[in-house]
Amino acid sequence: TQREKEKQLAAATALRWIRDGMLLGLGSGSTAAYFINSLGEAVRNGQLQVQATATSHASDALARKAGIAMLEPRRGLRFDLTVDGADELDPQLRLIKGGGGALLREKIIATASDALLIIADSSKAVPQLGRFPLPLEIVPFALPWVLDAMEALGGAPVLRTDPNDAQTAVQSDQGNLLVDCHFNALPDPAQLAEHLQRIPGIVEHGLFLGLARAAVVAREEGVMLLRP
Ligand code: DER
Repeated sequence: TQREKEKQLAAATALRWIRDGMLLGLGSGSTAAYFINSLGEAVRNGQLQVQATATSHASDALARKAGIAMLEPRRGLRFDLTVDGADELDPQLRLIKGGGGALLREKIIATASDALLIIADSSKAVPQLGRFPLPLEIVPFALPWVLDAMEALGGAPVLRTDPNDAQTAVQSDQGNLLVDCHFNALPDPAQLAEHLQRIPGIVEHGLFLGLARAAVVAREEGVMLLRP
């Protein structure tokens, strides 16, 4: 499909920024998967020598299968670059992430990186954040009160359940719960992020503000590099 072509183009374009010896953060989701596979190919045919840490179990397994040398988290570890997808990005490069449930490790790795490069198909670029529901990672015990707090903030929170079994809640790689909070529009993402940080039990939220250095957005007519 056109959207898959755009994801592949964005992922392949991101390879231009990769240099020998880089320590890389590897994102999660389908666009990041294309990047991991393209990177793996360059590593296997000797074009690139890098080391990496992934933002999810799924991306870690994919990267190892692709032949990329992986690094365990250690003190002082900083990444030269993290390449990751997004669910929405606005003109200031504020992001909503977490559609794939990996938002906690994505934010940990992004924060430990000197730069975060977003790769996205054209559907992700929006004038204002918020049409995509905001993902939250929650400790299970806190769930009822978090749902109350999100409604008090004007959101419509929905516990993320298994697509094949509505009785089973999805677990993050950490064994926590995921809640998708529908707002329709987020006129002030920074203010909402402030509120969320004060709700106990929310381990992390999917607003990535001031983290992305640039975004490669692929459209039918070609690729654009967006900077804040
Ligand atoms: O969860 C995330 O933040 C991912 O980056 C993801 O939602 C992007 O998804 P996609 O690349 O599969 O569209």
